[in-house]
This record gives sequence, C-alpha cells and structure tokens, in this order.
Amino acid sequence: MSRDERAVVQQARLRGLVDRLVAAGGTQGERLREAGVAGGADVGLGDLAKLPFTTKQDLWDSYPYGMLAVPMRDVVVVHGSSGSRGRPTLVPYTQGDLELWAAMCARSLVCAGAGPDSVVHNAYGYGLFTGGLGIHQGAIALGATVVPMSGGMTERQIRLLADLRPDILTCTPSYAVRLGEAAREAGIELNLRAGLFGSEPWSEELRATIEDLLGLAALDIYGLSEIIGPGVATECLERSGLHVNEDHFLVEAVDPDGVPVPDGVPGELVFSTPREAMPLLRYRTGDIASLSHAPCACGRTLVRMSKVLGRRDDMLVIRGVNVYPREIEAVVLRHASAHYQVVVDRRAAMPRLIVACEEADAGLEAALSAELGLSCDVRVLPAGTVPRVEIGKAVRVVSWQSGEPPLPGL
Ligand code: DLL
Repeated sequence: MSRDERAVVQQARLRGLVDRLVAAGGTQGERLREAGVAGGADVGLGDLAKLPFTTKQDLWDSYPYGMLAVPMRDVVVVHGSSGSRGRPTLVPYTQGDLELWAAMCARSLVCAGAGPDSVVHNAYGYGLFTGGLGIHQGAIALGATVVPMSGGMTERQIRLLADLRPDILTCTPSYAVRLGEAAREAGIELNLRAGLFGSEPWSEELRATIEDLLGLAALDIYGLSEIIGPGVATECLERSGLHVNEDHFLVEAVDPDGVPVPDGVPGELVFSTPREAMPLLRYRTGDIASLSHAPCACGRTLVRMSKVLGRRDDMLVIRGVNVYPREIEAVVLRHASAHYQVVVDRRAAMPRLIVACEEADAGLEAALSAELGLSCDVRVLPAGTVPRVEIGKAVRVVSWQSGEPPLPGL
C-alpha cells in the first residue's frame, strides 16, 4: 500500500479509536474531552502529537482489567505480561482482537519467508504470556503447520526439531542459543531457514551467534501485551530494521518531554492501538528505538523501527556513565560465550559492574573499559554457573545489594 493510501486508512482508524474512547468514558475519554476533543471528527492524523498519552500507571490504576471498553461478555481471553518489572499487567481480547492479532502474527511469519507449506516450531511459552499463543494463532491463520512446543524440555525440543524438520523457529533469542547448543551437542542436522526472536532485547552480536549455531536467518520480532502481543513489528529477510504494522498501530518516537524526535534519533516508542477490548491512545512503552521512513529493499512501505536499544528504566548509571545492557552484551559476545550475566554490585556507595561469564579471552576487560568508558570486573565462572533460561525471559542484569552473591562463585 502506498503511504498516501495508508494515511487514509490510518486516519479513519484513529477517528474510530477516539470515538470509542470518548464513548467508553474512562480515563482516556476524559483526557480527550479535557483536550477539547468531542469525537473522532475533531482529529486528523497530523493532530496525533497533540493528543494525551496513556501510561503503564494508568493500567495499574485500573487493575485488573485496565481500561476495558467493551462489556465483559465480549471478552474471550485474557493475557498478560510477566510483571518482572513490577505489578502484572492484564490485557483482555475480544474475538475481533484475536483475529487482528492472528493476522499480525501471520504477517510476521511472512516477513521471515514462511508460507502455508511451513512448519513452525513455536518454543515461546504458552500461557498468560502472549508469545506462545500469539505466534500459534498467526501460524494457523497463515495455514502453516504449528508445533506448539512452548518453552523448556530442551531434549524433547531437539528430538522434534530432528524428526519434524521445521523451517521456522520462534522463541526468545536466549533460548535460541540454548537450542542451538543442544542441537550441536546432539549432532543433529537442522532444516531451519529463519527464526523470529523477540520479547527480550538482543544485540547484533547475539544475532551472529544464533545464525552460526542454528544456520538460519535470525530476525527480530517486537511487541508488547498492551498493544496486541507479538506482531507489532518484525524484521524482513533484509535484516535492516523492523517493519511496524502501522496501518493498525500508529507509532511515534518521543523525547523524555513527550516531544516527537526526528527519524534516526532514538526516542521512547509510543503506540496507539485500536484493539476493541482495550483501545489505547499514545501508549508510552518505555522502549527506546529510532524510526526510519526510508524505503526497504523488500518493497514493504511500512515505517521501520531500529532494534530496541534499551528500556527507559533499564539504563544503568554507573559512576556517572550511562550504559544500556545491550551495549554490554555487544562487547561481551565479541570476547566470551553467550552465557553471561551482568551484576550491578551496589554494596558500596559507588556501584560497580561485574560481568560474569563462563569463558572469556584476555581482552574482555580492556574492551569493556574502552568501549563503555567504564571499568568493569570480569569474573570467569565454572561452566554451567550462569543460569540458562528455558522458560520466560532471560534476566541479563541482576543487582547485588547486600548479603550472598547472586551467582555462586562471585
Ligand atoms: O514480550 C510480546 C512478544 C512475544 C514479543 C514474543 C515478541 C515475541 P510482554 O511480555 O508484554 O510482551 O513484554 C513486552 O518486552 O515492552 C519490550 O521491553 C520487550 N520486548 C519485546 N520484544 C522485544 C524485542 C512480549 N524484539 C516488552 N526487542 C516490551 C527488545 C523486546 N525488547
């Protein structure tokens, strides 16, 4: 679709979203009225930046069902986020929301070159988390064959990777490493062509590790429960940014004051979602990335986002130096294996960074200090000490406030 054609669709959907929020009369509707908006007819696409934001706090304030905008009888399923960063967030879906979500996840799979003949080995967790069931329904909507593995039981996963010979793998990037290592140990030959890895931040260096281990094109998929789940944005085989499904999810990148930043400049991603059960206007995700309107060689005309650079709230400030976990990962993977954990030692007044890994060359410590501008302690621990995450999201950064070390042997 050309940009102009799409703008017509986007404007109609934005107006519909505003109408529904005003009619539902909740927090978002009130804020719109305070901003002088009586209905969708009052806004055009160009006015988006003047409309009020919605935040995670708004969802927490109206826990459990967030800003439900339909009668409860129209809700067919509830999902949620793990709440690893705080309280859990629950998100309701109508039948229509599920159809939209499945279509978006089907698009993501198509970005990876999947089609009706594909076999999708889906090792995202099934349950409240949106990863497993989101991709599952997308694969079915595409007419592919989905193998609903969920996370964990790695030996059985390897067996089915060998027996069913899937061409597409979907899981977190950290679990992709685990599967790749296990497949290599078992000496099995894989048939994988591409993988959609997301739900956690990951670096280009981890991409290279995964591509080498699994012999596939490792693509990034981004999403969050509040907007729909996975399928908000996906890399195509060009691997040059994630195409945002902006016909449904309007995207902006804003500075800390909420002012939109130009293309190429990192900002906080803000999405508007028309989902029926819980429509959100200008939801501040906390995720930092930049946007690009430059054309992609694949021919898709959708705006692209960079890989997520970090979260607003997980930037570490160590002795006055700002550093995102992903930047640390990029250096670590050039000098050590993918099993690492960053420990922020806060026991003294001045916090220190400890990079715990299981094998590292002699250059890691110097590289960290040169590239991050920060001296770090590198601790090489016995093999198997750094936790492998089989289910859920990898925890790459832990804090050491007092008492026992967070990893044995530190
Ligand atoms: O993680 C949805 C998802 C499932 C996306 C499977 C991709 C694949 P939540 O549990 O609500 O939803 O967590 C959303 O995870 O705000 C980001 O901080 C982070 N995140 C998701 N995808 C990526 C990614 C799912 N590709 C939160 N890169 C988001 C970096 C990501 N961070």
